[in-house]
Formats: sequence, C-alpha cells, structure tokens
Amino acid sequence: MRHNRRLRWAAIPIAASLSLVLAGCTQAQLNGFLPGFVEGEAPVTNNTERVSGLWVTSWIVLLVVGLLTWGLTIWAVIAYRRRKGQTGLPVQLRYNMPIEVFYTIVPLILVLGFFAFTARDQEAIEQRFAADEVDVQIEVIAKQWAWDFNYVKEDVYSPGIQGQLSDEGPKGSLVQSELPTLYLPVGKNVEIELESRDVIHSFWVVDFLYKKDMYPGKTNYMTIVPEREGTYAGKCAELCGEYHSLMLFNVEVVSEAEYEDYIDSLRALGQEGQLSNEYDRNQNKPGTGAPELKEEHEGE
Ligand SMILES: [Cu+2]
Repeated sequence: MRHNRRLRWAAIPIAASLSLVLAGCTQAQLNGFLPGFVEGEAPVTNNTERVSGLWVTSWIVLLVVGLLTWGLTIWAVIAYRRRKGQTGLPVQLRYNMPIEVFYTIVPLILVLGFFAFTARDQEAIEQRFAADEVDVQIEVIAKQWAWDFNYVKEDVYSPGIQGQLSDEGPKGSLVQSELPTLYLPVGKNVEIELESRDVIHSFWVVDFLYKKDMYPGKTNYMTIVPEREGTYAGKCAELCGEYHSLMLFNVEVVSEAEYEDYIDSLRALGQEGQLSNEYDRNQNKPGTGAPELKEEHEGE
C-alpha cells in the first residue's frame, strides 16, 4: 500500500518533466534524429512519421529498462561490495521464485509488445492501394550496378548507368547529373514495383525510412505518397558485387506540372515503351525470357 502511494507520487514529477522536455524538442529530436525531418515542413512520405514513432517509442521503453537495469547493477556493486575484513564467498541466494517469475514475464511482455507494434506498423505501411487508386505506377528494375525506371501508365522509360566518379573536386566525387533519377509527383498515390535483372539488390531511399529487397523472378511492392518536394538520395542496400557502392540514384519529388514536363522530356528523347526483361541476365529462370531458347531446343 505504502509502496503504491510512493510510486504514484513519483509518477507526477516524471510525467511533468517528460512533457516539459518533449515540448522543447526540435523536429529532429522528436523523430529520434532520423534523416528527412525538417522544422516546419511536411514529412517526406506518408509513412515516415509512423516509422519514426516506432523508433522513438522503442528507444524510450528500452532506455527506461536500461536505466533501471544499470541503476540496480551499480547499486548492487556499491552496496554489496567487499568490505574490510570480509573473507570467503558472500551468502549465496538462489531459487527466488517471485524474482525469477518477474524477470521471465517482463522481457516476454516487452518482446511481445515490440512485435505487436512492429506488426501493426508494417501492416499499415505494406498496405497497397487498390488498382483504381494508383495515380503513378513505377517499375524499378535493378541491375548490376544501376537502375532502370519504367513509368508504366505514361509508357515511357529512363535507363540508368552506375555512379560516375568525377575527375574534378575531391577524390571520389560523384557526377550527380549522371545518376539515374526517379521523378515522382508530390501528393500522389505511388506504387513502385521492384524487380531485378541479375542478383539480389535492395531499393533504399534514405529519407523514406524504408527499403526493400529486389529479387530476380519476384516482384516486390512499395506503396507511398510523397509529401514534400525535394531531392532524396537513394542507394542499393544489398551487397551485390564489385560496384555495389556506385549503385546510386536520386529521387526528385516535384509538382505535378514538373512531373508532366519530365515525362514529356522522356518522350522527346524517344524513350517510349517499357524496358522489358529481355535484358535480364538470368535467361534460364523459370517463367521469364526462356521461351525462345526452349523452342530452339524443341526443334533439334
Ligand atoms: Cu545492388
């Protein structure tokens, strides 16, 4: 009873100071120093706040557990240190049922809690738009060591080359204008289809706070609404060979008018149609590319 009351009195100043601390926080701090958050600006996509929420809440819970554990450890080290004149082993305690039940149940609840919140957020982020809700459909095809972009509804494409190093500037500078660039209109429902021509890659736009693997022979999806115009750096996040580190791209989130202009510029370049899987390297993979080879063999 007395303990309960004491805990209640402790909760008030803790809650008060926590809300004071949080009220004085910047965007960067409130979002756990994750990239992409800018004071007074919209989040980068409709999913980024959900991701940062999971991240920050997990850190708070884990830090509370950490502080308790470190505190108790340090307290035990100091309070029960060997004193002058003590010899032999201290009293050995074992089989303390309440404590053992406690430290079995609490981590179990924590792990189940992390699992449940992660599953909830993943479910929401992975939720795909219905076919008629998709405004922009992009097919991203990864290849060693660059990216091809098909704008499916507009029926234009943009082939990419791997990052080009510049002779000017500091060693290892990239020629930004040569990087494959994916244009997305702001505020639209975007569905990105992720595919690979050769080995496993991973599509990662850092500020989107999300990445997804790209497998040969399987299509993965990323569903987003870009909410802030800007240039965002993207990269391959799966070690995929010699020039993996140059498998880079940029995402330009632009207004609808600029997006239309860009699509027109691809048309003007003659890049109409779609880059298909005829450039895939795994031509013997079941279900893709193989029919011609098969026919030849049948004719023998
Ligand atoms: Cu890669």
